[in-house]
Amino acid sequence: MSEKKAVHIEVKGMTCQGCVNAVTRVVQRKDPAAQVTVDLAAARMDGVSEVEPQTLAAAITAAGYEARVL
Ligand SMILES: [Cu+2]
Repeated sequence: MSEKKAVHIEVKGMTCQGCVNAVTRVVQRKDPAAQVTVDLAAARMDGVSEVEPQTLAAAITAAGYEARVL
């Protein structure tokens, strides 16, 4: 498999811990081995994943949030 790459994504539209969990689940569905931290207050997600950041951002957007690769 490909190597893990750093992921930095701005995630707008999260309002509670449920949103944080939802975003985390979306990412883990794309890459079960992803190691990411979602920060509600900072509106961002940081970590490492084998999946392209752009792909993760698209999945987060599809889940109803506003994601942008940083
Ligand atoms: Cu929420």
